[in-house]
Amino acid sequence: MNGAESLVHTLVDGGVDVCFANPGTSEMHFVAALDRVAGMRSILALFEGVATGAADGFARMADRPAATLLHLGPGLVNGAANLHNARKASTPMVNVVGEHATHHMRYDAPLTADIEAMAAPVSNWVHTCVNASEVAADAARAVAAASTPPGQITTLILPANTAWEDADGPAVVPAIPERSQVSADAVSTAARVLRSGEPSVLLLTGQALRGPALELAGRIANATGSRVMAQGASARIERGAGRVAVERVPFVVDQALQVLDGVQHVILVGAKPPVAFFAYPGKPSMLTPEGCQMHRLAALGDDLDHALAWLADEVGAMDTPATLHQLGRPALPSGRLDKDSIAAVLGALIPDNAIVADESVTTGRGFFALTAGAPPHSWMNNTGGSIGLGLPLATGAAVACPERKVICLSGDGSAMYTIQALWTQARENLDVTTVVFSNRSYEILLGELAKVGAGNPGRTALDMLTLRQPDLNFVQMAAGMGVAGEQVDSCESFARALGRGLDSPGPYLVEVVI
Ligand SMILES: Cc1ncc(C[n+]2csc(CCOP(=O)(O)OP(=O)(O)O)c2C)c(N)n1
Ligand SMILES: [Mg+2]
Repeated sequence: MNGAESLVHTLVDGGVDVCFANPGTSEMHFVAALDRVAGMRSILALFEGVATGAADGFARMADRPAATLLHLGPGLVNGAANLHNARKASTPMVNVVGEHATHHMRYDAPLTADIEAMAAPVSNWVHTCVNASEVAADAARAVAAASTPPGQITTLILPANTAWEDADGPAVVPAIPERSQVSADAVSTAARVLRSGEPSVLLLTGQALRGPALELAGRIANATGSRVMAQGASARIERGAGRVAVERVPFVVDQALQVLDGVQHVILVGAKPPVAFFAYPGKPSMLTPEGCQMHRLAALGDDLDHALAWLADEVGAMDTPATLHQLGRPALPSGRLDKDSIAAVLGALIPDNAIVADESVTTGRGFFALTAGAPPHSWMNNTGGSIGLGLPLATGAAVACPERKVICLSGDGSAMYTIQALWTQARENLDVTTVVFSNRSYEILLGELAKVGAGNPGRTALDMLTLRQPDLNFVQMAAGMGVAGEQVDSCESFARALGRGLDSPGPYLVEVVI
């Protein structure tokens, strides 16, 4: 067994059995090992940002890491923007990055680069293998580090000689630390705040946005008269009928200030204190009112089910039911498409147990209200703000959950960063319906230009924010990658097209012209 085989064995035995790959010469022994070691599903991505974003989507839905295979420094850096997003989501991930053989490094060949330095800012754990006999143990540590709550990005750099030289055999993944329990102090402080009756918000993310934790937060809110909200962007929210509906902290600063107006306490349950995405002249960075106090009940990696059960007990909320959203779909709208009617079509058609990968930017700001009564579904947002995540995220989610329908909602600008994801969806026959909102602009930036006080845009500035001349044609792009689709411009045609996508088992694309 060579080092590469010992690596693949160790990953598969450790439960990492999906790899999103874009290989090169330095990774050829890893690629060959995929033939010789059973159990690894290897999926080709045609750009590294697709591989890393798909690994993110996979782990968010499967609750376990996928691997990526990336080609030296440049391959890693091509994938770095979505590694940044995944790191902000605390997604578990194991990146395997090929490197020149140790004896070749000193010649400064074209692809030689400081891979560790490139990996560091987008990884929580980085290690370069030193010899073939240690590769398996290194990989086992990488899997354990990735799986350490709340989840980490690990990058294992594999010099070609450590892949091709003889190894002893696979290694066993060390024990993964349990989620920690919160302190009695944190619980009693939160309980005191909630009992005070002063306006309070339980701000949730991570595990608190699903399962028992979410339901417990709903009980606490009802028992104490506090509110539950979700962090502005979260890796995954379980929502829809039968679940506690949570509003997100809005992106637009003025809206966020309004929503949080009068709040005197924020109890952080895995979440970070709410801050504006950007600074704007004359606007605060913190979205809470002056004097509002932050209380951390639990960090993201803590046992949030336990923390909320303890808090619920402490405030006597265990007998208070949570308010669960009723099943209630909006009527299918007709006529012209706008943001509200798009939301209504989605609310009317999101299937039971669907997964939504949302990078709809301005079009989707109001999607939550009209989709809250759809059947139960999972909703994923971009936690790192680097666009080009939506299509890859949907791709990975579909690999993780082949029995569930995946809907990708993407702005036209965002879709263009990683449009190659469609090819992977076609090749793997993934059940993803992609909806692209073709407003033919970076609409958000037209608003931002005004908000930062950059003045009235002239022709040249506007040219940087519009996507016309030529118009993009997403249906043709999809066709070129083996994905069927259609363009729509009315509520009726959108509903029909979305229905067609959802009724067919493979990938489909709907371009919504607005
Ligand atoms: C990697 C990266 N590059 C650039 C940006 C800046 N940016 C934020 S939103 C956006 C445009 C989004 O356009 P689109 O997806 O069409 O959504 P719309 O604003 O039209 O709703 C850009 C370029 C970013 N966030 N990330
Ligand atoms: Mg756009």
